[in-house]
Amino acid sequence: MSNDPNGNYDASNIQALEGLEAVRKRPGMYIGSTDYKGLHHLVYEVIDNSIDEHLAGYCDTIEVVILPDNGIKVTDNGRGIPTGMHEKLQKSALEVVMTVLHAGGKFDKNTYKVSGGLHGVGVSCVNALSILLRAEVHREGKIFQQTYRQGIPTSQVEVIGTSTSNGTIIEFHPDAEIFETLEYKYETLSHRMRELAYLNSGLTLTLIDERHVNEKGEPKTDVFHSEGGLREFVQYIDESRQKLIEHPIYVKTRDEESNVEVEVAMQYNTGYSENIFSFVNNITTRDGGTHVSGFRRAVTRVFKQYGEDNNMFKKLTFAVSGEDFSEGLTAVVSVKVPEPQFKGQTKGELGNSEVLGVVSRCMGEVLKNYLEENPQQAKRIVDKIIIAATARHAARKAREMVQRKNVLTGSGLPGKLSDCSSKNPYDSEIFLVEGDSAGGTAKQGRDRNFQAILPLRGKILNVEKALEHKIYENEEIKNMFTALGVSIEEKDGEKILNIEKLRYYKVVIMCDADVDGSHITTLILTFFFRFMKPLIEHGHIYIANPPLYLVKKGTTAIYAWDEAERQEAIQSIAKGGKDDNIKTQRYKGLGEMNAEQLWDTTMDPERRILKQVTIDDAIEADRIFSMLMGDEVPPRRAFIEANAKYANVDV
Ligand code: 0RA
Repeated sequence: MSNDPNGNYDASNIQALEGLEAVRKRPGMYIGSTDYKGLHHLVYEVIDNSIDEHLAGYCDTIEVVILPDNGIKVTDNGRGIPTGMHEKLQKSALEVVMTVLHAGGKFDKNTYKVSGGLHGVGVSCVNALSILLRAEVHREGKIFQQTYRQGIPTSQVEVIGTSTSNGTIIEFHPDAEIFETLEYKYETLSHRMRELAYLNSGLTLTLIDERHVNEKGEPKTDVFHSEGGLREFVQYIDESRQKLIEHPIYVKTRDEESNVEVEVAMQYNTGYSENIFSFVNNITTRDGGTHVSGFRRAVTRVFKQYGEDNNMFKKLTFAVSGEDFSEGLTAVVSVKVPEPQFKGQTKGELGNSEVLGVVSRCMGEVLKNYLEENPQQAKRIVDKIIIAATARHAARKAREMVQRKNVLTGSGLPGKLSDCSSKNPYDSEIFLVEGDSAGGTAKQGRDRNFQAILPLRGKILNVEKALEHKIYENEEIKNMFTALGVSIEEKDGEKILNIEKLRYYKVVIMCDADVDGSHITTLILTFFFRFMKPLIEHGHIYIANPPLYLVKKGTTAIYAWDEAERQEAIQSIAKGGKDDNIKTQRYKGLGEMNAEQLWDTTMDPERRILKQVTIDDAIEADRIFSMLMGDEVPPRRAFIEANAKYANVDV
């Protein structure tokens, strides 16, 4: 029996089949996972090939269409996948690229291929994991096409028309046998495409969602294009922050010897947090690596030298340290490395040691020139560094005070905490509840065996705007540290959160379902994002989801979480007819529910809906936090208006 349309069953077919089988057997090895991440990875894999064409200088537009059935169509105007006969394998190069694992080697055209990371596994993997894939190539005046099922050709390479342009269209439908979900998220794809537009200036990426069509019959569409590249990227990230210098400091060069390409844009703002986003060959490196170390080294070295040379640090009684230079710093560091080595558990860290020196050298040079040519800007930055150093000194003292208190006061637990009886963190939960009154209700409604309650009074400190030592002096924040059992420790001058003694594996933020409540949720999240990020990364943080309505008639009562559910509840009580005795109670706050209702709807593990908070997208989270909390009002208003339909509009 043969799967080849020609009836041949030769060595190359066996090789292709074995490869495809391996991918289908262990998809996780090739695309990371088979959940929503892996599903989206398929798209990135195809786009990466189009971007390679861009990097080679042949492609300037890429269009991604989400088809109505969640299929994906990627069109580019690159050279098109070669279609000629592959000498050794005796079949069309198109079929080889689409069916042979790692066929890329033979066709290698781009120096900056990614190894060790998850990208770069090739379109043949996408093919193997698709129930249907169609490749269309416009090349040499013709249109070629081949179709596949689970990676196996279902047609020959056919000429189906003529064309005056070049390019490739890959249309694929992920296989339901492989993936846990088949639903593409617009936001996830648009986020990655925006990022790619900044990382590859001049390239136009279009995203079209045919699942969502407006009144005029037009699908939801976004076009991403940047001429300024990383300069515009840092401006986008810092959109809602006040800038300290007018234009980003920028460098783009290639080191001849190592063939490493470096592109960096950096900007200082009046805030206190550091935001360094880094990429290797267009892929995010969440944990930094040698490129980021090289960047930091240059920043620290050059500013320190400049400050000393100009006698600017003379008032300080202690030495400035690396972290003082990074307060209010936003930077994007992007390098292209021929043979990248990725380290760490999630391969999110660049290991190549040669990159450190290259980045440090060229960044140092550019920064030095910048400071010499822009003395006014230089003074502004150094003044900020001095303030940062002074505040760091004060913060350290304040932090030590909090932690000393932890050790000294008996159990050390805050008086406001109603703890659970279980001492096993695995099955313990803590609810952070807005306000003492809701806290009281939650205390009555909870299952005290495993649920603890910590009421938080009023609006906790706005951590985006506050200086670090002020944060550690804040009562509510001190309570959170002690109740959770986590502490900040310093190792080699770096602050790390010790979560080994975390007392509850689920930390649930429970606030009112109105605008104020969601504001407070965001404040608490900002705090976790800035000071207890590992808790989010390890999946410990959740948001409770109280119902908005109670639909009632006599003794029948149904909770509803949105308008659609409310209508459904009315329908079900009215049994399809009309009934004027059905009343809707709108819950404005948790306090309007009694203890039993709160347990039934929001706290009972069997029935509640918890939303787990992830840092799937650090850039977006950071942007939203600072937009909601920052100084610049216009972007915040625009954001709230744009998202008003998702928020609980409470008028
Ligand atoms: C192999 C060799 C060449 C290009 C490609 C593959 C290629 C693959 C994809 C996937 C999506 N779009 C693509 N565009 C190109 C080099 C072509 C040449 O040398 O002419």
